[in-house]
Amino acid sequence: MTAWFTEARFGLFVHWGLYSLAARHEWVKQREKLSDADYQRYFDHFRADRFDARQWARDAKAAGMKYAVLTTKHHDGFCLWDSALTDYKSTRTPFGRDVVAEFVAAFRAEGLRVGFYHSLLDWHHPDFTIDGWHPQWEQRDTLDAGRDMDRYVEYLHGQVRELVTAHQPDLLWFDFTYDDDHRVEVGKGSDDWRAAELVELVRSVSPHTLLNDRLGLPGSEDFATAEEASPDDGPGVPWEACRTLNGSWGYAPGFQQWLDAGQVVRILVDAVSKGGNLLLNVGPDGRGAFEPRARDLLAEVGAWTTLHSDAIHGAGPATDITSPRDTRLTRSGNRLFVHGFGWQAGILVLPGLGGRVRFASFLHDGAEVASSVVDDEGHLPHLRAAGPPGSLVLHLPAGRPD
Ligand code: FUL
Repeated sequence: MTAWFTEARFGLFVHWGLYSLAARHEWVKQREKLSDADYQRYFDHFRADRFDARQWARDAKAAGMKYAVLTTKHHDGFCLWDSALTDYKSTRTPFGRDVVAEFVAAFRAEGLRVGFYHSLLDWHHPDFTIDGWHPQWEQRDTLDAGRDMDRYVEYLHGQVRELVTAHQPDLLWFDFTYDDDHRVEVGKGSDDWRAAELVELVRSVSPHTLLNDRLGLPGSEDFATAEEASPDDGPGVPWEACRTLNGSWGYAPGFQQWLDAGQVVRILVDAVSKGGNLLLNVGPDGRGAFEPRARDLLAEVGAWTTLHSDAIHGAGPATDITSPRDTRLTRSGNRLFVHGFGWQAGILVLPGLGGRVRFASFLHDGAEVASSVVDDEGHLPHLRAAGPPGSLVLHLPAGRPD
């Protein structure tokens, strides 16, 4: 069931919602303790006149991405589809359209798989009892009077049912169940969501939909998530690292330093070399467009993935081979891909590979790379002390290829 996921390796995360108009992080409502009334102005002015899901999909595809995950509802509770269970949705804003439906159609038309991020938290729903990280947490004793978490859970399940029934997504990305440490003081666990029942519901309506690991129900996940990091040894299940471009998931142009395309490629290669995926985030702006530098970055990454697709898509770790310093290895069938993060002109030594490699070349242009094997005394013909006997030695050109 997860075969497509581990072959895809590279996906697009899209965080888009009312917070994109605030343009200062998707947690703005909580961080600045905004009331529903304060936050309402983003709803009233949600016009999204530059929204075009087909453009998003073309940009993702050109970057070499094979799937995309959209925030159907983030923690603020605003829904990007025409849910029958609330009026707090894109179809009731001046924009008036069903973003989820357009997203699904556009990405599938480009041949990409689609996933839905769905927040378990809901800072807008009148029955969501107030725990940690809620904007009005300090007033929880008064505000919680009359709130009914069971009613909220019915709503949550009902909305998930709507989404999976309408679109049969390829994956669901729930977010999030507080961990045990946090539960000591505040927090919601899998019981609060009736997570087991939710899993049943998804499995019965859409059996092929993959589930992430944030329902707090060990064993229910098809893949694990790592946020803003890649585990050194990937966990035993398929995993995915998700990353922001500048520290904010929602559009926030001035937030932090941006990654450049080279860094993104290294993060992607690093994940694949450890058996994981990269889900790279873009936060469309308040008008619904990807900002120019995000588009440029995707295009630049795409120039790399186009030439190096074999080393990423359908590739995985080369577990039995030792990686030289500053190098990552990926493998696909009998092809080994050596990604040199540093570039020391001269030689690259691959222990244990002497006699096992029939042909070595650069991937981007097919140019042969000369190689030789270290002999039993640890010598190469014409070169001294190259490495352990039996190592394969690649002779690199002085100039680093593009
Ligand atoms: C976190 C959320 O709280 C962030 O806002 C973001 O959506 C990230 C992917 O997951 O848990």
